[in-house]
Amino acid sequence: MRFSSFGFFVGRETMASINLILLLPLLAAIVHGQRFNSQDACLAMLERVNEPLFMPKCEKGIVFDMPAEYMSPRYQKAGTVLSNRFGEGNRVGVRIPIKKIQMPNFDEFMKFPRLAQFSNFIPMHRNLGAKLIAIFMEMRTVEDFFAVATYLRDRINPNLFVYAFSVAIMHRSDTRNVRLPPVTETFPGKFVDGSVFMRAREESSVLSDASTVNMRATIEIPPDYTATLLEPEHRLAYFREDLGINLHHWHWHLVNPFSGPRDLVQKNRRGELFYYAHQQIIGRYDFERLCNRLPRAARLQNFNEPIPEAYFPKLSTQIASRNWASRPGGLIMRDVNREADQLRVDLADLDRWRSRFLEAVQKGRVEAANGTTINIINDIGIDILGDMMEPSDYSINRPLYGDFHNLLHVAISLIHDPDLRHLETFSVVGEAATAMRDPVFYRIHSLVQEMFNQHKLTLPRYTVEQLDFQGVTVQRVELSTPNVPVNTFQTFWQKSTVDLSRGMDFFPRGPVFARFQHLQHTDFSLNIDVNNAGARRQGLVRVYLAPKNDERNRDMAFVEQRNMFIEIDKFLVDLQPGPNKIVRASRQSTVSIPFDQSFRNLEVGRPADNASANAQDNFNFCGCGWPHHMLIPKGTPEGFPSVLFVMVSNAETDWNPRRNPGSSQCAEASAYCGLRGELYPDRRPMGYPFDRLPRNGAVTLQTFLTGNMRAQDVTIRFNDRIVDNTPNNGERPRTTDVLFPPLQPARGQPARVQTQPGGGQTWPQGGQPQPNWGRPQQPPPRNQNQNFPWGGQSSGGRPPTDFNNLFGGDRNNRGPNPGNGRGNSNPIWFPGQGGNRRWF
Ligand code: CUO
Repeated sequence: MRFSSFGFFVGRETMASINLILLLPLLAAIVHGQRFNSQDACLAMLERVNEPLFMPKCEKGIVFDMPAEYMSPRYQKAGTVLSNRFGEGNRVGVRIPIKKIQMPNFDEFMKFPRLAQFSNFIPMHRNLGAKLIAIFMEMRTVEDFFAVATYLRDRINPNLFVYAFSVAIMHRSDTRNVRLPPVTETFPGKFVDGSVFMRAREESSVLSDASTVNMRATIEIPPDYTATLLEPEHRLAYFREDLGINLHHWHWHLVNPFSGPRDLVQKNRRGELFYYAHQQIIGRYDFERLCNRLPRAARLQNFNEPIPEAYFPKLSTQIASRNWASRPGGLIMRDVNREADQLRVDLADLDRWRSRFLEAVQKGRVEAANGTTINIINDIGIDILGDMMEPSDYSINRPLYGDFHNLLHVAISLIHDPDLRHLETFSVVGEAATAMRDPVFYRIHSLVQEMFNQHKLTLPRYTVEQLDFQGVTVQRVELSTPNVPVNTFQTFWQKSTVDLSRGMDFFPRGPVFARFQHLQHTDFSLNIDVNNAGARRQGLVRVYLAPKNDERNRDMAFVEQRNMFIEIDKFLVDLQPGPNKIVRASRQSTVSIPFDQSFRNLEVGRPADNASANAQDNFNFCGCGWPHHMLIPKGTPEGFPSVLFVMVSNAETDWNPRRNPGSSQCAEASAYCGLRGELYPDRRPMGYPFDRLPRNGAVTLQTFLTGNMRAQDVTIRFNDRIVDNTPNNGERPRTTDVLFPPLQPARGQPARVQTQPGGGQTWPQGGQPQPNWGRPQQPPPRNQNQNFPWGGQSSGGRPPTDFNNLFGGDRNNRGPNPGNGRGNSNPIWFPGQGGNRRWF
C-alpha cells in the first residue's frame, strides 16, 4: 500500500499547481520563519500522548500548523480556535507546518479501542502494528510521513501509534538521525510507581507559576515499593525494575521488530541476536541471583502446574487510568480465548510447538514451509532457530513450529483473566517495556535458553586449533579500581533523577522530577599483557565475567559455568611484535551505554540543525545498549568470587570491518544490539567461545584455556551505601546530564596499547591511575585508525539512505569468508566442519 501526497493526484496539465502545492509547506515554513525540523516534530508528537496535538508541546512551545480536518473530530472546531489563540500569547515558540495530503481509509486502526493496552506478543495487535509501520515506511517524504502521523496521532490507540511511529522514526532513511525520547518519558506509567502521578499532580497544581515552579520537590521512588523482603524474589527487584534495563529491552525490540516490512525485520543474524541478547539477560540475572543467595532461575517446564512466583507491579496504565494486573503466587495457566483480541492460545499447542522444536534440534534439521529440510548443524542453525522460536515473520515454517515464545508470554500475561470475563487486560509480562519486571519473565526465558542450548549441544566442539591465535599469548590480566585492592570490582547504590514531565498530561506544566535508586560500580580499567611472537597485526579482545561458585558455594562445573559468562567488553587492539600492554577503561565497553545517554533531555544541548554531521551523529547515539550502571553484578559485602576471562583472537578472521566507518552514531553498544546498517561485527557465533560444549578433556576453565586466553580470579565487593549525585547547591538538576558529566574519551576510541620492548614492567602499586577522561592519551596514528571499526576516520558523509541496505541485509551474510563463496580468503569457518560451508 502506498499513499501519494495530495499533489500527485493532480493531472499532468496542472504542473504549475503541483509545484505550488508542493511548495506550500515550504512557503508556510517561510511565513512562520521556521523550516521543518524532524527532531522537534518527533519530540512534540511523543509528548503528552493523551493531550491533543493542537496544544503547544515541549519547552519550546511547539505547535503544528495542520489542516483543520487533521484534528480529531472531537476538537475540530475548538482546536482551530484554540490553536490560533495560543499563537497570540507567548506559549508558541515554534510552528511546524504540516502538509495537506489525501488520507486513505484508516478504519482498521480506528477500530482498535483507544484505551486498550497494546502488546506485540498478541498476533492481532502485532499485525496492526506491522501494517501501520508499513504505511509509515512507505510515505515518500518526511513531510508526507509527518502528515499521516499528525492525522493519526489523536485518532488511534496511543500505544499502537507510539510503537509504529517509533519503529518508523528509527528505520526511515530520512529520520534515522532523529533521536527518540526514552519511553520512560513518553509512558512513565510503565516504569514508575503509580502513586508518583498523584504526588506530581499535587506539586504541579500548588507550585504552578514562574515564581514557585522551581520549588517543586523531587519525588522519591523508594526501592522497595513493589514488595518486601518477606518475598525472597524481591531481593532481585533492583535488577528487574531498573529503569535502564527495561528501557534496554524496550529498545531492543524496537530495533528488532519481529513483524513488519521485510527489510526492517530481516536483519543480519537477527534470529541469532534474539538468542544471544536474551541468553545474556538470563546469564546476568542468574549471576545476580547467586550474589543474592538465590538459586538460578528455574525454567518453566510444565505449563499445567501452578506458578509460584507472584508479582504486583503497582503501575498505572495512564492511558486508561487503570492498574496493571497483579499475579498472586500459585496461579495456573489456562487456555486463552478472548474474542475481542481475536486471540486463542491452547496450552496443548504450546506443548506441541515445543516438542516440534526439540525434535528438529535432535534431528539436526528443520522442515521449511515448502517441505524441504534444512540442516542446522552449523553456524547458521541458531539464526534459523531464533526466528522460529520467537517467531519473527521469517520463521522457517510458522504453521509447523507455531508461535511459541510470543504466545507463552501472552498465556502467562493473561493468567488472571484468560477468557476476558473480568474485562482485564494483560499483565506486565505481556509487553516488552515492562516484561523484565516480573520474575516469571526469567522462567520463560530460561526455558527458551534451554531449548536453544539443546541445539548448541549438537554442534561440534571447538578444537584447540580453532580457539588459539598462533604466536599470541596473554600473559597477565589485572583489574584495577581506584582505592580498592587489585582484581576487585566495587559496587554501590546511587540515586539519580529523571524528569518525567513529558509524559505527564495534566496542567500546570513544568518539571516533574523523580529520584530513584539503582546499582552502580566504580570505574575500573583492565590491564592486559599480551606477547606477540609474530608480525604486527590486529587482535580482537573478548572479555567475559562469570561466577566461580554454584548455589552450594562449591566450584561451579565448567559445563555449567560456560552458560554464565556475561560479556563485559569486546574491542580491537593493534598488536606490535613483542610485549604489548593494553589498558582498557570500563566506560569504553561496547556492551553498555552510559546512563545519561538513556535519559538525556533531548531538548537541551542538542546541536544546531546546521551543526556538522559528526556533531549530530555524536548526539544521536543509539539507545539500545545495556545500561552501563548494570554492567557489573552486585556482588556481596564480603566479596563475591568471580572469574574474569580474556581472549585475544585474530581480528583478520573474526571481525567484520564496518561498511560505513564514519557513521558513528550507533557504534558503541554493538554486543547485544548489532550496528545499524552494518553486519554484526563479530563473525564468530555469538557467545563464542562458550556457546558450545568444551572439547573433551577440558573439564575446567583452566584446562579449556589456550595460549591466547587467560582467566583471572576477581572479587565483586558491594559497598552498601547510597551515593546521591543531586547537586546540593540549592539548584535542582534540569536533566540527568547535570548529574553525569559528559563521558570522554569518545566511546569509539580503541584501547590504549603500550609496547614494552624490554618487557617485564609491572604496573605501579595500586593499579593504573584513572584514565584521563578529558583527553585520549595515545590516539592511534591516522593511517592505522582507518582500520578500526570502532571509530576511525569519519567519512564526513551521512549514513546510507538506502533503506534496503539498512541493518546488513540477509541473515546469511557474516561478511567475507571463503567457505560460502561470498568474499575473501579469511578462514573463519572451522576446518572440523568440512570445507564446503553450505548452510542450506
Ligand atoms: Cu524480549 Cu521474550 O523476548 O521478551
